[in-house]
Amino acid sequence: MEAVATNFGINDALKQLGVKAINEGTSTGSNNFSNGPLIESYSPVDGALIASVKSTTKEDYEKAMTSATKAFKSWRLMPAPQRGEIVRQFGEKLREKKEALGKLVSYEMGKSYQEGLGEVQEMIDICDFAVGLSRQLHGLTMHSERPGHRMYEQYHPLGIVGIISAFNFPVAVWSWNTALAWICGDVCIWKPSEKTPICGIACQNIIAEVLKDNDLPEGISCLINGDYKVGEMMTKDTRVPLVSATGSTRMGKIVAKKVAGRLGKSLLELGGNNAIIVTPDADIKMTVIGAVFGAVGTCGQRCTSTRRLIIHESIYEQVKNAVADAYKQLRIGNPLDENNHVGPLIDTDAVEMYKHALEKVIDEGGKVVVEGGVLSGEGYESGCYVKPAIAEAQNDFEIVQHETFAPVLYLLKYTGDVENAIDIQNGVAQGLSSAIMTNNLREAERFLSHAGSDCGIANVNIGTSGAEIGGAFGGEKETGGGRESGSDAWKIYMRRQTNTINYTTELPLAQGIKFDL
Ligand code: UN1
Repeated sequence: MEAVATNFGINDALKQLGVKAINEGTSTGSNNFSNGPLIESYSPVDGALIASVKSTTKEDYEKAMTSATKAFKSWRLMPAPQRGEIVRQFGEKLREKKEALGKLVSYEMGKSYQEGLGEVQEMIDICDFAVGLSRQLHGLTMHSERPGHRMYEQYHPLGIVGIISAFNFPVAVWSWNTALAWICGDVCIWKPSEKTPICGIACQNIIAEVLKDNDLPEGISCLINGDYKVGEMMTKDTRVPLVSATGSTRMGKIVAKKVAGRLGKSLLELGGNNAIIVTPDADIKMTVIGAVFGAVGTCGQRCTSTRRLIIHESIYEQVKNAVADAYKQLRIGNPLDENNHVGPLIDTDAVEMYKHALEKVIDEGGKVVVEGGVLSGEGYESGCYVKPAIAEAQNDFEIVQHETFAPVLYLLKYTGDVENAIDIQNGVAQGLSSAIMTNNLREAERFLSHAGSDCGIANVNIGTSGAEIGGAFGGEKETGGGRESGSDAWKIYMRRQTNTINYTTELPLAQGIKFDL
């Protein structure tokens, strides 16, 4: 426990966030109905037990559902701009707690403090976005084919939104969903990853404060804890019209099937296998920054992480050497120490998967460019610190086709035209993010055209990760097809209704049908 006390003010951060440290008892968080067995959260930073949280039983889940159902009845009646005001206050609270929450994210999940702060900034940004949106939930009006009739469409609140989120963005992805769902008039039930339950408690405490200050029921935001079995309570529950799930493709396929089986809606944001194409016209300096941050940021555990570099043969050696040189500058260690670039992986299971990927790429005929390895010794006691690695590979290697959530970057060579690189880029099952580094307008436009990248995100002269909240976020193919955060992603949180109003004294039928009585 000493490690925690001396660890860059973590205990203060926990206090500010209303989380009980382990020596202070079990942390429950507001509106968390859980009474089941304890989930213990160990930090990958130093291996210390941060706190423990109770898991949700079937009975607890029912209590959460009752609370959410009741809250929805009043929340949906509040005008959307007033709901926006609540989200504005939530954004303000996040501004106040940005450092504390960013620190907790860094300590519980392992990403660098800078990235932890960035994640909280994404929460603030989506709140700002949602506040404006609360006055813009428009439908269209149409011209009726019948005289004296008016047609329009409107969007109504959907009900209870179930959120299943992953460990890698333990707070931001929840807020992408909640900020929109709340202004839309929905209430939310959240199951955070069982690997980052303390972040869940901290977020719940922040919104609970806002709801209390405004005399609003806490059922607007409910928290449930546990593994996939708790998630399953929501996926099969017809009282949850929308389940938004972020995580692996494997998990998404199970969720999709369960929710579709009861004709519910799901919003899926699943695995990526993101590539940067580097053409002969690329700016090499920019390429190196984009590729290295993309591959090692969040220790390679973003769904947008750069996994493949597809480099033209004419500049292959030059780019390979420049990226490998940049890897030599990387400092790996405690992510709360801002001198370090790369923190630990989430746990030792992730370390095993990383080791497996490195062995497998060599087995399949790949070649090491920057050697990996698990770090040990002082500062690395948790056993979760690894060296970011690079290997030369082929796109059809089984391991290259697979998303390994770790800092392993594959170099792939292309010859001839940019079309060949685009074929390689699209030649995987996943379709989240993609990028091209080029100063050649023709190549850039070909990459962005209908015959170009097949991903939900396609960037030019930017890496694959670090999307802004203003655009719709998500991808195609095995990424699941869902879109979260910006643009018109709000529409999935509402039900659409078409209205036709007759203000005449006649009742003409559409399509000119005669029905005389
Ligand atoms: C994720 O990894 O699930 O674009 C989300 C990015 C971040 C979000 C990643 N804004 O890298």
